[in-house]
Amino acid sequence: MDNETHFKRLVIAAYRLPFKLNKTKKGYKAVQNSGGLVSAILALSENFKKSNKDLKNSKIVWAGITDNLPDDVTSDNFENENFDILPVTIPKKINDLFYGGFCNDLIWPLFHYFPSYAVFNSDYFKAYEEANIKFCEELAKTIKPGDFVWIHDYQLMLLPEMIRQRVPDATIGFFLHIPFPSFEIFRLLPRNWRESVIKGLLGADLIGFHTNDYTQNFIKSVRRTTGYECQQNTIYTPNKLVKADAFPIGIDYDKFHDACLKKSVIAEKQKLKNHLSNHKLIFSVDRLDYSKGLLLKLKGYETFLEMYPEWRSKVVFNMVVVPSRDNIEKYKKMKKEIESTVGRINGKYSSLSWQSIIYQYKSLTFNELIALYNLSEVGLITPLRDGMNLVAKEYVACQVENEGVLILSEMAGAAAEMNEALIINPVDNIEMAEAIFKALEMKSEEKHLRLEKMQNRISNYDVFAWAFDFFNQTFETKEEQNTRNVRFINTSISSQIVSDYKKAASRILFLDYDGTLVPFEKYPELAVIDKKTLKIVKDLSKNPKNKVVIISGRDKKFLETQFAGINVILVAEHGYYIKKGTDEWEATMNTDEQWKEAVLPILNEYVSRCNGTFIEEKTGSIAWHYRNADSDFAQLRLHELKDDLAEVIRFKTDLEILEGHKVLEVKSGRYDKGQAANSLMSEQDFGFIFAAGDDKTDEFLFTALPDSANTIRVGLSPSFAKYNVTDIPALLTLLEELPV
Ligand code: GDG
Repeated sequence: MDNETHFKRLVIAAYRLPFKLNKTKKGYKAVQNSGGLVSAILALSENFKKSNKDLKNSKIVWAGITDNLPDDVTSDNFENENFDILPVTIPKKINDLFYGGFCNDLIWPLFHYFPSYAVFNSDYFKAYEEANIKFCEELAKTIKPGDFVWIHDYQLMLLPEMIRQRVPDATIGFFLHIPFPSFEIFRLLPRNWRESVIKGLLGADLIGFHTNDYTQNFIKSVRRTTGYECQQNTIYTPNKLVKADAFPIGIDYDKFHDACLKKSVIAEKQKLKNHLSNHKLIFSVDRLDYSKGLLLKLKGYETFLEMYPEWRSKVVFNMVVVPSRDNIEKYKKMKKEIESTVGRINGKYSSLSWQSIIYQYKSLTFNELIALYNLSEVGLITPLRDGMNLVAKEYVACQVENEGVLILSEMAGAAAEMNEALIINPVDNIEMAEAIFKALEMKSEEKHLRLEKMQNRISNYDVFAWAFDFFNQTFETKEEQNTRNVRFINTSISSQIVSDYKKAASRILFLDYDGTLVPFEKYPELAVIDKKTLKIVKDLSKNPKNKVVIISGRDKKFLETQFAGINVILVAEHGYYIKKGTDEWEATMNTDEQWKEAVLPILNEYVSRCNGTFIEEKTGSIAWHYRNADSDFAQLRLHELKDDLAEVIRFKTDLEILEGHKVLEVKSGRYDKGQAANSLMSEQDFGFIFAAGDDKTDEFLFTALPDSANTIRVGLSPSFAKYNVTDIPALLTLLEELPV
């Protein structure tokens, strides 16, 4: 792992500051908060400077909220060795609606697949925006060139774009610690909320998730919400490319592993051993939350006691539940239910000399936690949904003697990396009971084999590797953005184009239509040219030195209507037809149309098989448009369609498949925009050649033209064109600069 970082300072934004302040006689004491994110970043910060000499004197700046921040505390009170703290103050009323409301009453249940628990309240969203603005205001005061801004979690999903607006060049990473749900769940958010969330996140350069499933869910939501082009893990927004990828968070492996050998932990273990006598120990520790599957865990354990009576009185289940959000009614109710279930099971199965469940509702000290991880024969981790679940990894790291077995829910992100655990579905109580039995009966050899594989993996990709991987990927994304930026038309390139244009005695300008001069509409016939654009084309065409060519896949009639009365050359159907000024249309080739009989039924079948698609029939081609269909489903059908068409094309060698922007076209004859351009170019010499297009069919044009041509691709896609412009207005601005 390359540990070389390229930033001067790490600026972290997370909802909470990494500690609470407790008043002491001398002043205040900072006490570390529990929770996955804090554990990870604190571990990172302690080792941060050790791994990079350049960062020796730099501090991590952490922006966040403290719940109990006294008025007389200034930011100086927060200084510690590794951090400068940037407290963000949000009025209680707003914070309740923002954190208690939008975050924990809506996003948390929704993203953990509990839509029925989600509360939709428009005040929540307003507060969410306000709170993110507050963070942005504080951060904007401190961000300097060279900083790496790393934003964490679902409380701050609008923040990346807000910072981007204030500091356009900032390096921004975002990491989501909870699952990103499927689009079917995400779309339950009102349209403008989900658009804000997606666009907010896309302000970052890199967006990280725990698993590839979450990443793909996110990319699908981006496609469905914005229509932006996505290729694998790259999203092409109108002004930059953004990457989304999986970075499964790690733990400070050595810290957990080595702690098992500390004297204080060994002493703690001894205490526990005395208490347990010869009972085998099953252990779990979770925050009080409905996502953690606490009642299901009890049900599974009870089923185990029922199914395997020989194990009763030989096993003890220590269930630790860490207090969390228990002032909220739902959590209070859940706590009561857990307690009564524990009471019922204990009442049913315990005896004078044996208690089947030791239930504790409290936080453990670090030493207690390690001792329990290390001593227990079974780690029972059963969330219904969990972004990652660090406890699973910590449990494995603490198996120094390799005698424990991890039982892990397949709904935890950790399951994607830890398939040597006994993987269970937490709703299946019988499967859970069988897994407990299997774990207790497992031979040492098998335990070792399973644990070693997991230990290798999680010790290699620990929390530091995770963070550095994230940093490195962000810098690679930045580099990729920069390479593309080089090819973007800037003022000096556009001045050069204008000056070349002025010098030339004869010029030819090839302009594609859809996506280049005119934005896409739901149906092709709706994409008519507006007055302003028409005037730009008209003015250019009036200059006697200019030949303006509208070169498109459209049919003759449509182009003729759009450019009626204007002195342009029209190239229709990708070069099948050409019309020069007031001349008649000329067909560049003669093909019979019999092939359509074989192709049309196939395309029609795909219109039925993929809702929202439609057919456009032209003289030399038939197009299957899928712009109005679900993009992922359409991609699937597109592959199948290509396979089906390949069968037909095999026997008709003059047929060709052409792919454009959300369209597949079958055409007869070997002609394309490049050939059409060449034939026009051969008529005379041109001192200035210009071509603009937006999709794959325009690439034929770009490659056919000589190197001296100014070729421009609209949008961010990789291209054979010399330059890119971000969008249609940017191209029109350039065309307006050309003197008429
Ligand atoms: C979120 C996501 C994701 C717990 N009890 C005690 C204690 N802990 C420590 C554990 C562990 C952490 O808290 C809990 O982390 P989890 O990952 O299990 O869960 P969340 O807090 O919900 O965290 C989660 C995580 O973010 C990281 O991205 O994995 O899916 O929900 O480190 O050791 N520590 C001590 N006493 C306790 O009683 N000392």
